[in-house]
Amino acid sequence: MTDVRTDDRTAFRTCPLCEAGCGLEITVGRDDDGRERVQRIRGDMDDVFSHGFICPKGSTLKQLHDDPDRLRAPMIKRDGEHVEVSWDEAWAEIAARLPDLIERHGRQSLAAYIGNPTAHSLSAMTFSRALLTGLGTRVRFSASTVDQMPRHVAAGHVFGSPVAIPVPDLDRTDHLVILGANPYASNGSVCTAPDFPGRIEAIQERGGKVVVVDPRRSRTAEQADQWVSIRPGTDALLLAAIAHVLLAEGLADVGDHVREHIAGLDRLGAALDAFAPEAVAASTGVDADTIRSMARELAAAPTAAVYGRIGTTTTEFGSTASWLVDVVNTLSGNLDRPGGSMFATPVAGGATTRGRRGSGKGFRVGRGQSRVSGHPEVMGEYPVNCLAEEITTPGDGQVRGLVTLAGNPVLSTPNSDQLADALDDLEFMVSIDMYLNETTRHADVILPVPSQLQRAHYDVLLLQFAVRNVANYSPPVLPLGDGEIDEWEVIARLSLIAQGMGADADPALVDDLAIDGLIGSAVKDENSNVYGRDADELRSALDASGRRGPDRMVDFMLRTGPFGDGFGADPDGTSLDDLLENPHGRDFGALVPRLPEILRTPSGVVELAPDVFLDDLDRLAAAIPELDDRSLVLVGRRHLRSNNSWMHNINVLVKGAPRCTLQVHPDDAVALGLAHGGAARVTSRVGHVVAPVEVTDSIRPGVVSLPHGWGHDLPGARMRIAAEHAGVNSNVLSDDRSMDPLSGTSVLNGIPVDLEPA
Ligand SMILES: Nc1nc2c(c(=O)[nH]1)N[C@H]1C(S)=C(S)[C@@H](COP(=O)(O)OP(=O)(O)OC[C@H]3O[C@@H](n4cnc5c(=O)[nH]c(N)nc54)[C@H](O)[C@@H]3O)O[C@H]1N2
Ligand SMILES: Nc1nc2c(c(=O)[nH]1)N[C@H]1C(S)=C(S)[C@@H](COP(=O)(O)OP(=O)(O)OC[C@H]3O[C@@H](n4cnc5c(=O)[nH]c(N)nc54)[C@H](O)[C@@H]3O)O[C@H]1N2
Ligand code: SF4
Ligand SMILES: [Mo]
Repeated sequence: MTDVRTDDRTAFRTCPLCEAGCGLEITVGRDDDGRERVQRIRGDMDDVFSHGFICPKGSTLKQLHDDPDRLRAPMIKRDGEHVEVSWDEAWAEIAARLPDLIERHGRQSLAAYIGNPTAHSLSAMTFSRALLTGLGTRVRFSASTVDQMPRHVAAGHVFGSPVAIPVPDLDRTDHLVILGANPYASNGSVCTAPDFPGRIEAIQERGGKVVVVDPRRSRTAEQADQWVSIRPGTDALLLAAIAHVLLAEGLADVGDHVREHIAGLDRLGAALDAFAPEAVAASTGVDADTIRSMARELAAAPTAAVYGRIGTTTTEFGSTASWLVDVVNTLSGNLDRPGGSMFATPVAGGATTRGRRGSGKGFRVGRGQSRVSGHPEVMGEYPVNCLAEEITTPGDGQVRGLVTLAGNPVLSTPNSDQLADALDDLEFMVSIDMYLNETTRHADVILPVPSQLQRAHYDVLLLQFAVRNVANYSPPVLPLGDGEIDEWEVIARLSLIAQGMGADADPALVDDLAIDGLIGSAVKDENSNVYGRDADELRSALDASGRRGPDRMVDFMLRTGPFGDGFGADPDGTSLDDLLENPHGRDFGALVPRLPEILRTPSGVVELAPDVFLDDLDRLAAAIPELDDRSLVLVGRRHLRSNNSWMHNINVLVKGAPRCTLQVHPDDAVALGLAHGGAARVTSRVGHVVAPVEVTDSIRPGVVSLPHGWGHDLPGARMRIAAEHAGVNSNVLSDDRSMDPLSGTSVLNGIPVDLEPA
């Protein structure tokens, strides 16, 4: 089926599987029945951003599309078994049960969980807000609190907007320090950079230095010029010590380019007093001399950027560590300058390119508390650690219904066994998903979405954190099959049914409301290129193209974005038509300085030392003795051929040696009586698993590592290949009671565990 024939056509599409967003060249032919089929997928050499780079996952969009286990029809659970039904039956079931549940228990008895692929789906990006509005519940959870929420919290307090997140200017920096990220496996995160590995190697080729801070000698650490082996959960201490050295040795200089825009510098010295390198050496496992030279090198490098990811955010001090990344970048003179830590200028849909510039309302958390444990709201949601207790704890507002969109919390979130049990207590659950998996097996109704190749794409979210300002739109490669419904229509109709509009409600209602909302705010925004224009006129101009749904929204976002045509205001500006004429994307150049206009703080300056973080430094200092004493801790890791929990049903990705192994250092293996290839029982406060042991000196003594996203042997799921390579679920071990209190983010790295041979 991979023969390429002369009548084949070629399509270009951005890969939506991870944050790198590589351009793909896809050859489409016809099978003997005349049906269009993908023949071959390879990197698009002409893509303006990825230049032909592709990883092993990219070409599996074909296998994903063809996967017989991928759901093509809705499913309803009848007598404990999922059976395929028609769309009419599925909508009727939801219309009969969801409004009734809301009627009996109130809207706050409904919870929503939004998973990671939402960020990679144009439909979900443009319609999930409408879904949440339609559900009308404040009891919202997402994968953000097992991921990047600390990064948002830091950006929110420091720059005034939770999406004003600086990224390392990879292509121009002379010195890169990576903490808790392994882009050789992950391809980068909250830093959109296709061929991240190539960009790292280019730093070295131009004479720069790359330092990796990680408890494992990861593939990225191997490539780096220096591997700093750190004890898990202590990056905030290391960064505080680096900042301490910069200040104490007189090396701190924010630079003339930003000096007038920065407040709080004078408060930092005293606040960081407790974090001299000697004070943190034992707990971080990094000796004082190494810390000092890291600081000195950052100060001395012509340009430098510090970048922290999952290993820094999913810890007890995730927010403070993320803040300290910004502090160190600022003190070393690298904030908002080429080669340093910079902000993207998103071409479409960027919150930092809308509204008043230079100051704003700032960032607040705690506009509500979770019902059971009283955790503060952050960015409109609660810590996913609380989902189970919200379902199982009786009382007013007890969660009785759940909607999941593109999420698999049963494998991806802490204390998974407890959550799985809780889901069985629900009265009604609906999932919008592609598979019958560990989470959706609990759903009463599963609404499928077409494959990635059957949907249009634009990375509305991830291009906000890109290392260049680019835009790329992909139309669907393959048509919808009989009876298939585009993802946005599924989401929109569910929203309407939740509002009591019945099984036949028309998704166009939601779509029209959404576009009118976008137009309405743009014409009122003094900084918009359509400020003061007539909303109806803009709506007619948009509609003339015949576009609806996400396409119409992307067109509007492009045209009113910083490079947009403004509906005639700038005839050379971009639009969806423009991107259709440029199937390899458009490059709007390297990042440009954005201070102070990007700021949304009430003061109009960078709040480098907000109280919330200075206060948290006391908690950090107080934790040093306990961190010193920790014995064995568990961390995670990723593999290039995986994608969180959901791509293990693709044979070419999972075949070969089992990858869900417990990595143990040889010294620990000897001390604990564990043998390579044997099995170990790993026990935490909340659970235990038995995993195969891989003895390797690439991990720090005292640390063990198990990847997440495995454990595909649960009854009721239908992912046949995944079940053959089940592995164990590491989140059975992660503790729902430990989190970063400032962001509500789970601790997924640095989990205390006991180990014994099994
Ligand atoms: N192939 C593949 N790519 C992916 C994904 C995937 O599952 N597979 N998932 C995607 C998603 S959703 C995300 S968010 C990104 C994540 O992207 P990354 O942040 O790059 O994630 P990882 O590859 O897990 O790398 C995290 C590293 O942190 C280290 N670490 C653990 N604890 C600590 C600690 O306390 N301190 C420090 N300094 N390091 C620590 C781990 O050993 C690991 O090497 O990847 C995305 N890309
Ligand atoms: N221990 C540990 N746990 C972790 C992590 C870790 O490093 N260590 N990483 C965390 C991180 S960074 C993340 S982002 C989370 C991910 O957590 P989740 O988002 O909850 O889980 P995923 O594994 O990404 O599952 C995605 C689900 O979406 C479905 N899906 C895929 N594509 C689409 C689509 O286009 N539309 C729809 N409607 N559905 C789709 C899949 O079938 C699957 O059910 O996991 C977290 N969990
Ligand atoms: S690196 Fe990410 S975006 Fe690029 S091909 Fe692989 S999965 Fe797709
Ligand atoms: Mo993630």
